[in-house]
Amino acid sequence: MGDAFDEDCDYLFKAVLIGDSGVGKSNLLSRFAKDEFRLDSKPTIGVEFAYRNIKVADKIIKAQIWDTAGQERFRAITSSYYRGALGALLVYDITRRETYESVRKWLQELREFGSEHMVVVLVGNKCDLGQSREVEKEEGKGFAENERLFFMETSALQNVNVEEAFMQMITKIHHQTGQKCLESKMNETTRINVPNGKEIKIVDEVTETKQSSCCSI
Ligand SMILES: Nc1nc2c(ncn2[C@@H]2O[C@H](COP(=O)(O)OP(=O)(O)O)[C@@H](O)[C@H]2O)c(=O)[nH]1
Ligand SMILES: [Mg+2]
Repeated sequence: MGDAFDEDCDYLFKAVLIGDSGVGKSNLLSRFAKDEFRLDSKPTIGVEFAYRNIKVADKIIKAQIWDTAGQERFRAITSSYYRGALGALLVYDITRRETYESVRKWLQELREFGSEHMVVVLVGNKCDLGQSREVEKEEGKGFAENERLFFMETSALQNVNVEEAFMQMITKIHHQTGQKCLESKMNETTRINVPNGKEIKIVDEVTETKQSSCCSI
């Protein structure tokens, strides 16, 4: 068993992917993780996640991004999925209006179980399928503005705005946490300090992880 976290990482963030089944969450994540792709399967609780290290200024940020592993199909996402998450990509499919209608429900769940300061990016995925569009861009954008979310249309297929969507979330989280440093060790409780002095605890559930890859952009 290796160390899940690089010793030289300055910050660790947990973020989650959420949204209806089939909207493209897993593909967005594998797009973002690209060559540095690593996916840990945790079949017992049905959660997968990938890491990506990002260099901002002279700091290394490790983004730990959780994917649902299909649990959303059964409305079986547990509160532990959201626990400690500082960011979320809330994804719908621009060609399936019902997935957009579900956004409100997912937002409620995020606000119920997630941190109050969670950075949420609303993502309208599959923008390559413009001819089958059922949700106008302005509609998604307007909703996001009302709800104080960030917004982006993406295509995981054509690699449009995928990097931008994740990076928007990650850099915003970075700004929020400011200079507060997070120290993380495997199998330890992690504390993240947020600006108002509140602490968010993350219980690291990593059990079997190998050497994580490290990339700088
Ligand atoms: N055209 C198109 N298809 C996509 C895109 N992203 C995902 N898909 C397809 O949508 C389906 C569901 O994707 P998946 O990532 O498994 O969705 P998840 O259930 O939200 O994780 C798959 O058939 C993907 O190939 C996209 O940006 N454009
Ligand atoms: Mg999936």
